[in-house]
Amino acid sequence: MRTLIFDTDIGVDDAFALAYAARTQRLLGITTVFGNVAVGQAVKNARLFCEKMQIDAPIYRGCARPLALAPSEPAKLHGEDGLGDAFDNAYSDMAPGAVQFIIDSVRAQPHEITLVAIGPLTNIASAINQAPDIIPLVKELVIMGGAFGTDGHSGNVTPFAEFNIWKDPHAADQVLSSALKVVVMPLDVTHKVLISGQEVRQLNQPVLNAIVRPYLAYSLQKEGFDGMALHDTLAIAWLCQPEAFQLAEGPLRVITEGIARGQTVRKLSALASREDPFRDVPAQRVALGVDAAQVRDHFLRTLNDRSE
Ligand SMILES: [Ca+2]
Repeated sequence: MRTLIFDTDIGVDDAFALAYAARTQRLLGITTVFGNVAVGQAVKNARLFCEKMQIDAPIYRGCARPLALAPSEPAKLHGEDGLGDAFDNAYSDMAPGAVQFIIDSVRAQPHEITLVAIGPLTNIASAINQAPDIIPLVKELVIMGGAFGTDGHSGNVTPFAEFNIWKDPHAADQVLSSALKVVVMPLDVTHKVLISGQEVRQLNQPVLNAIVRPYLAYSLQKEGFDGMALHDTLAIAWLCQPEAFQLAEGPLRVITEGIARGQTVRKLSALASREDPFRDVPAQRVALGVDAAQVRDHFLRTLNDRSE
């Protein structure tokens, strides 16, 4: 069991990941960021979801917009409110600052805190920019984001870019090329771990069942599949079952401009090059293979367990 700061733009798959994390890890705090929803809505969603799921963790309000890009529209497939418009939400959107919480927590518990980032990486980039001293003190940063093109999974916003990275490519590039100890769960693996609508409905989880309904309806209508990829949940799966993943290692960067904006890239060239954007960039780990059955089974078993 790790001590986590859970950084989220809380939409439907974030909520599944949070439910899984609450049952398997120690939640030090939930830091919110814009992405699936505006940051104020993310604060409200985190409050609502924690209340309904009896998850006890303080909630913080993070960045409202990307580091350099103009703000873009929230995603719509999670419903207007990000949680399937399943519940009235009268919670406050105010909360203490997320970036300062990350900095203070890591300094107070050096080498103890794992950061899980399943939204745009703006809070994490802001924290390491403001307090570079925390970089070697973070135990690990687990990211859901990016896409490396294996098995045709190269992007879901554009053919090149995955949503979390596309939303703030500058933040992502700073984080991935930093000396933080990073593990990335890209679309290459998150698209392989699917659960069916039937499996969700059979879970003993009325709140998850309620929020996921429009998401599943959208998937059925758009792709003819009554089910969903677990996406953000894989960041928690890594903490529960690292042996279920095959990793590649090497420096990673993000394209910040042009048609490939938001593309995550690995150094693949074996040739010497005059200009090398990977020079002095530390190696990071990226999951490119997963035992999908193992991850699914553990997730479903954990969420079905009534003893919690
Ligand atoms: Ca997310």
